[in-house]
Amino acid sequence: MPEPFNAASYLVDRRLDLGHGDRVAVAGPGGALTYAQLAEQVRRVAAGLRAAGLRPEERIVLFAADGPELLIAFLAGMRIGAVPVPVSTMYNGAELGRLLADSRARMLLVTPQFAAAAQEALAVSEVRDVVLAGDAPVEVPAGVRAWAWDKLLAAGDDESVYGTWDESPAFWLYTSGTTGTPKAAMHRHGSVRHVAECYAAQVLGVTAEDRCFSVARLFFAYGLGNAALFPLSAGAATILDPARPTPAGVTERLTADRPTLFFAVPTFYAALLDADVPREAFASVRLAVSAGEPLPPELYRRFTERYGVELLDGIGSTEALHIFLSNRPGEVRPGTSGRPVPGYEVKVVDETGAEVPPGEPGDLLIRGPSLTTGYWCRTEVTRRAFQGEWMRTGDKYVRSEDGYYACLGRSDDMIKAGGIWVSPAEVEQCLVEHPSVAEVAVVAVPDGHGLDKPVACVVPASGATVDAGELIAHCRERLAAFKRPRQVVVVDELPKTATGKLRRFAIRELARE
Ligand code: 3SK
Repeated sequence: MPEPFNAASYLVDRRLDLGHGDRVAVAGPGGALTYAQLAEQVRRVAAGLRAAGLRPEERIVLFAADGPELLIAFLAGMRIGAVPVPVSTMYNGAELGRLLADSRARMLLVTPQFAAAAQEALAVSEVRDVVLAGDAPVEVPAGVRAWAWDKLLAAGDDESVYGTWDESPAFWLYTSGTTGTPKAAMHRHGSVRHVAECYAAQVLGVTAEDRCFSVARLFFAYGLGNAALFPLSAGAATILDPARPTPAGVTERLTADRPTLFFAVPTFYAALLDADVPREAFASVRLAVSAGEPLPPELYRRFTERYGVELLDGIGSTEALHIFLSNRPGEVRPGTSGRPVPGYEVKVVDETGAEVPPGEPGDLLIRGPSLTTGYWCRTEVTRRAFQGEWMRTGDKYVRSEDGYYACLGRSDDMIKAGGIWVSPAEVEQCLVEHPSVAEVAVVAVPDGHGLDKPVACVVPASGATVDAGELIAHCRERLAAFKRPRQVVVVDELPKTATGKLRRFAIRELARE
């Protein structure tokens, strides 16, 4: 048998073995816990989930605000060999319902903020058990059992850990595809140790003295690493805030909880600068990290000058679990994603798969220990993404002579806005259902900070008048808010190829005018 390894045990029990049980594991307005308290609650919730019928390899979808309950449920699920699936709380009920169906989830955990969407999703799902964390007011449909958080905790303190090893399924994370149908990237227990040992230890140098605060939420791969896997793997503290992040709220956390490591996406760095957050707010921060979308050099300059904190831009993916290309402290080259993280290899290739020389653009491929084992029930997409050990990232990159990598955009039509994937096809399908729209293309257009935002170019239906506000509201009502176009541009026609395909590059130029 392979050597036993359980990621939850690695992240929590190891601290107790080291005699560090009284150190702070979780801080923030959602509640504080030492490592000993966290370990006990994980053991209890693990026992509770098992008693509620969750079996190894079955999925429990976590639709929850950042806070102790989400972290504990994630760790408890892995401890009993089940598969936690943290999902975006930005999804509406219909979108959540589709994920519950796709994942064939046995259980759902929900916190009160998201009760309404959860209730809508449950009405159309196969979920049979719902965990109501923090007294979430969900009326469950007939035949569905509701479990109060306190009841799970009361199940008993059970020391046993399910016999997983490096290769065992640990958790899934959903990521958007070009069609708008999210797909689950499946991750192994061993990948948790890999990202902790590669990026967290060797690039950020996380130690037990650190206090990590991530604006990116735990349901993103980026946030999960920043605020769970990295701090816990090092015996550090994580600061969890259930509130939706705003510059004012984040300033309060910075001042009250004094993090040493700060993580956000470029859109949020721009918002902090626009909000004029004072320099003193960052007094405790030793390093800031940016990922999710490329950081424009001007934002890097403004942030570092204003706050006097080094800002490391990097790129990762849900499929790689975390960052695989990163700038290093003292060696930052603004406008680039830096160099490969130890443990990962990257290459830039042409359409034949041959590596291109420095200075020439190509497709970015990566190889490394934390890559997903594939997408759940998406054999074709998995086969297309992987070439042996290498995985296509879908990004166009160029490498400099001295080994720094710069992002040139996407090789498909996907848009990354605020660090989150938006599928133009999904938004276009929604817009074309509006009676004033004959044809539409959604493209990425940079805003005043140089950050891409979705913009809709619309050809009006015959005799109709296009009302931009109405179209944006139409999307907001039907899709998660982050997918809405930020602007609507009315055009006479959409540029197309001889075979009738949209010429998205030309449409982007039209939209910028
Ligand atoms: O988008 C990114 O850069 C990223 C970074 C870390 C983990 C996950 C993602 C998607």
